[in-house]
Amino acid sequence: MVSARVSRGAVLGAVVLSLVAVPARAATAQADAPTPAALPAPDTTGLDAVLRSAVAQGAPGALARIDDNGSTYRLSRGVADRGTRQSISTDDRFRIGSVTKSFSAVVLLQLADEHKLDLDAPVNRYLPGLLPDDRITVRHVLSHRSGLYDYSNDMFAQSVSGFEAVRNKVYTYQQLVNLSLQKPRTNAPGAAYSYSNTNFVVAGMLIEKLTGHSVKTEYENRILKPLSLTDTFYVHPDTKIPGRYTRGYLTPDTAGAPLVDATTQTVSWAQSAGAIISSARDLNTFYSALLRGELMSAARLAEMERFTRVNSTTAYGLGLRRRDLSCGVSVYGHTGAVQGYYTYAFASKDGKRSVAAVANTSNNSKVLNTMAGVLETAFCGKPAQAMSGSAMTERDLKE
Ligand code: REY
Repeated sequence: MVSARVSRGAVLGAVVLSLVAVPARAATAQADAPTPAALPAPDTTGLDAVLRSAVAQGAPGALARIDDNGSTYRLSRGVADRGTRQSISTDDRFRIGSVTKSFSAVVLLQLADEHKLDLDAPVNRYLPGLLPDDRITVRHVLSHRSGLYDYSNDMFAQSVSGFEAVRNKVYTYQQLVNLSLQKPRTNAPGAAYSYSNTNFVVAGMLIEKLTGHSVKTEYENRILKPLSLTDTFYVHPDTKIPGRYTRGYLTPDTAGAPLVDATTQTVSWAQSAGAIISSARDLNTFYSALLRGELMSAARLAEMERFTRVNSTTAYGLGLRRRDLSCGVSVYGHTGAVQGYYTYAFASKDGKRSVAAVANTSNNSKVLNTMAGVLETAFCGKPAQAMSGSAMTERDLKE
């Protein structure tokens, strides 16, 4: 039993919704996975401290929502809008950045289930002549092992001018792939992991080629409508976030320079690699359903969950990250970084506990590092610990 409490005007609400009916589950991939040990209760005090730290370190606001087997915890600190001083709310929509990659991977894995796509076929079988190497497979792309250079590295070498140069631009997928192909590839196909937005631009091209529809239509028909994700949108190339949202503020590279309101942008530089808008509730619903096996066959989910180790705490599957926490629990989801927003969205292996959190600033490695503590407090049940010698940087998001 969790009681609601309010602290110093900021919302530290803990709301229990225990009478939500659990829909019948499709066959899941969990049958042959070890039963996870019971998780400790979430540490909401520690989680609140994480959000307060993020605000102290420069985020105008930060929010987190945990859904735990019928119970919901909502916490938020700071503001959604620096102009009006409107408080940030866990109901606010935001830009999820690369969390989009999990949505794109789900669509392709469903197409694999429908025998319309062979994960081990060359991308060029479906998109003849697109890539300069016939050995690059769909699986290489979804696991960031293609070697395709990440064109966005160059776009944002200067954070503010780089952003302003693309804020209102509309790219075709082909133009983004062409930018990548101007650079040498990072590795031979399959030889190494190298995180690249180019891979999930190719994923979007595959979705559109195989279905004959836009990625927007496929996200809607395959994921948003079946899961009733009513806060989730793909509005590209529109620049606005529909309905209630938190504004996002980009931190300039120059210390002390004012934050840049980055809320409106096409996100055309990312599209199927990073342009979805969502809410904490919807991201929790999404990863919970995904991990419970509701979005694809057990066999496809097992493929999505075949992980390559990236570093001591992170591994990558197919459009899905695994984070190994200090308490020995592993969680599954994705991180996201678009201008103005850092997102963490992860669930337990059985999908029963999920957490989504966002800080409404970016290009601030202190905030990024602090927000990683959301996972520790949500799943390990203890305050975030200083990560000795392993502070995160933006590079970690791209690892
Ligand atoms: C884009 C730059 C990072 C963000 C990126 N995000 O590839 C994908 C993801 C979609 O993983 C920008 N950083 C910032 C800079 C650094 O400008 N100079 O922090 O807003 O979500």
